[in-house]
Amino acid sequence: MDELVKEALEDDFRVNLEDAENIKRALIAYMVRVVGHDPRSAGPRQWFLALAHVIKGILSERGMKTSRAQYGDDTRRVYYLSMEFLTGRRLMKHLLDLGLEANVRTALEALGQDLDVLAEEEPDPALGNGGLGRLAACFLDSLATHGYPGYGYGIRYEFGMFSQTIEDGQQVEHPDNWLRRGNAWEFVRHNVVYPVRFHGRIACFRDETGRERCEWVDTDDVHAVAYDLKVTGYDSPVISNLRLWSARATTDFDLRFFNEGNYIEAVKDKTTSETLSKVLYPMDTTVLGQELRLKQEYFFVSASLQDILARYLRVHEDLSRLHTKVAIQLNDTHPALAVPELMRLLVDIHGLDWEEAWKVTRETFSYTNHTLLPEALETWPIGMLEHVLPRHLEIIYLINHDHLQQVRFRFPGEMEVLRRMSLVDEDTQRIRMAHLAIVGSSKVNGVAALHTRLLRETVFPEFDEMYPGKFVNVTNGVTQRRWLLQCNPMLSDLITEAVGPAWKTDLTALHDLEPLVEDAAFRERFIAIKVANKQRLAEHLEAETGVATDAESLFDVQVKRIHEYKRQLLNVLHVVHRYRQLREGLVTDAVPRTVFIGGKAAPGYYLAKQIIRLIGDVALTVNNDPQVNDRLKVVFLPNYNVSNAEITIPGANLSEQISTAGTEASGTGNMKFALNGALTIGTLDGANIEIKDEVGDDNIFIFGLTTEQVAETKRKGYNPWKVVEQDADLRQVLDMITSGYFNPQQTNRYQAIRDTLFDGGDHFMVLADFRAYVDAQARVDDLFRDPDAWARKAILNVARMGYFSSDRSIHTYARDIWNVAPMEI
Ligand code: 26W
Repeated sequence: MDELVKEALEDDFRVNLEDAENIKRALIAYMVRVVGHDPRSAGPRQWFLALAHVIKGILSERGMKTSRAQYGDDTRRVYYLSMEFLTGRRLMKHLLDLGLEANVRTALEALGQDLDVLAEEEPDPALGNGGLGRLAACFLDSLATHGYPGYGYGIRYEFGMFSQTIEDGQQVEHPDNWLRRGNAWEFVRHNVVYPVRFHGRIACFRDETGRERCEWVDTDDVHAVAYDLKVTGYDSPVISNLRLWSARATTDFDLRFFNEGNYIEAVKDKTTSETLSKVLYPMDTTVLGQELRLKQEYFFVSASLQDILARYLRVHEDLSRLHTKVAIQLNDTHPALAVPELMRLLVDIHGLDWEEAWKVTRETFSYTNHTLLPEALETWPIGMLEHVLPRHLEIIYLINHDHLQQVRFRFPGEMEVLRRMSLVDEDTQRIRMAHLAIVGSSKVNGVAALHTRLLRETVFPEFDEMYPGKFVNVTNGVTQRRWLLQCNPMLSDLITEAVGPAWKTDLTALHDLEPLVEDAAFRERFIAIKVANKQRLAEHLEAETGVATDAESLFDVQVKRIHEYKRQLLNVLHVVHRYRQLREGLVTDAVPRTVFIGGKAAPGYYLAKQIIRLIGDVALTVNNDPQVNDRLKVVFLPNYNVSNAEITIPGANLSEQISTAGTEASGTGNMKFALNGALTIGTLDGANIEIKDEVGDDNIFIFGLTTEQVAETKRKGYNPWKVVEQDADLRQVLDMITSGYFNPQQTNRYQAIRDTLFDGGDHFMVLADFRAYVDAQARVDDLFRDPDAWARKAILNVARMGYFSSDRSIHTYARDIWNVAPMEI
């Protein structure tokens, strides 16, 4: 058989990647045989499909080699469980990874097609909210690039993150029907299907050995069907797999109803169970506690664990050694039900002792925390768990029983500590998923140095005391393959020409750029590239929205989810302040600026939506005021997503990272901007601190209260009124916003914003940081007046970004958390 496969793949179907002529023939053959379209009348859509299928074939062949190699060397593998994967489009990424772009371009040209036009045919799969989902995608890229045996598991949402338009100045959400025209990249595995159970009751009995066994019976079942996406690494023979689960009803009809002639009733259950993978919840800081979300979490956890165990049991028998071959990373608490689920599988199904199963479970899991905001920490009502997952609730109680026993031993007589550390919040009758994830894991990590310190010192101090060494830091990173090589080809070429190609898989090689700061010709080329990328952004924006911008002006960019803690509002206050100064002739030599703000607000987050609206109102006034004379423009970038980010980030001069100190776990946009030669204006928050440490104080604009100062200010009794009283500029700015200056048709429109800042106590210290921010922006202007001095700092930023590659993050996880090594192929 092996010989036959080899022969078959070698003659008829062989695509010679070195040969554009051969690729062209393959494209035609796939067009006819797979797409089923006449090449003579095929358009970009059909050619995209033909190309995708050619690539898919290559990936499948290589993927087979990876799988075979993995069966051969029976080492520990990593499973990354995440509710979200924001992969971005696949086509250009695969071509880059396979080194195929040039030949494919030539082949397509010979067919009268333009690769860049084809690439636009691919929908951007928005299967994530923001930072957490994009981080998961960067990690898959690094795992494959460096040959680690890694698999991703998630949900194949039929509808991803909504797409955003702005109508009458307000956000409107549209369903993201990304599968409308199918997904060219996926392999559906109709043979990889697992039942997932809900509801029902527990029946316990003594088995023949006298041991108590419990069974979960009378359940409502749903099927999880596997869809695989191949993940390529850069210039790497290793192909990883991202397996996404789709829900399917276990039976097509309920025959009872069907036979009674009630056809509609008979298919109702089918529709209900298939809603499980219907849509991604578009919130990333507030947990709603909805049953459907709980079911989604369990659905993908259960299917993934069944799959992982099945793979293990194909070559091993002894589940008490599972942890020696399997490492499972929990991406936040969203998959934390994996802890009781693995216990259930080991104890109830496979008959392990509780103690042994618990040891295996703890050694198998690790948990990454991604947020400090209390409202984003998941808890589930006990009543809901009892109804949806009765056996899991019992298991959680058993885990808690043992856990509290240890707590009593460690903190004797400390009832308050016991209450705080329990998996059960007795006041609200809810299960604390973070506590469950911590006790069920061998390692817990934060995502930046400050974040990990705050987790250990303020959020989970007793856990840190009880488990020394369990809490570790792994600062986030981004993949330079997508966030430099792919999105910024001109800068990539310049860098490669200057220091060679090593940076593509070892970002620290960028250090070699440092001496070039002194090279005037290099600086000039660097500047020219930034200008070209700004023009590209301006053209894209004009084509998409009709808004014209001036690529000579300073491009000041804040793109990320809209949240109070990220303080887009502080940005707006500065814009209004600047506008007033220009209008009143208080500054005459202002540096022309275009302020871009983009991001989505959770649909139910009123204040975030008001902030979007305010940006629009301010933009309308500022952009149409002749007195400002084009020295200030404000643009809201609609529908911020991975594809837009790829154009926006390379075009930025200034990166806004201005969250209240102590609120942004890490940030990853901050890394992408600096890597593309933007300077950062930011607070001492998240990974900004480590960026500052790397690039040096002179090459970043740091301002505002530190985490400690924020706490101290609040402790002493922070009074927003007083801050405003003492700052005439701030007063004027707030007056303009709250008096209807930008929206005379409805003067009280921003009452809610006023209320949070004053009566609400300005929780995120927007007013407290206003003056420091305005001063920092003045320093930005001063530097921008000297393009050469600016370029020096920007080059140093690029040169010193080596640490912020997701390759470094993954090597750290591999060594400190997973204990895995790269494969040999
Ligand atoms: C259940 C609702 C929900 C959904 C998602 C709560 C919380 C989340 C995520 C944890 C939010 C998130 O994306 N956090 C971001 O994670 C990034 C990657 O580590 C960090 O860089 C960001 O600072 C952090 O906000």
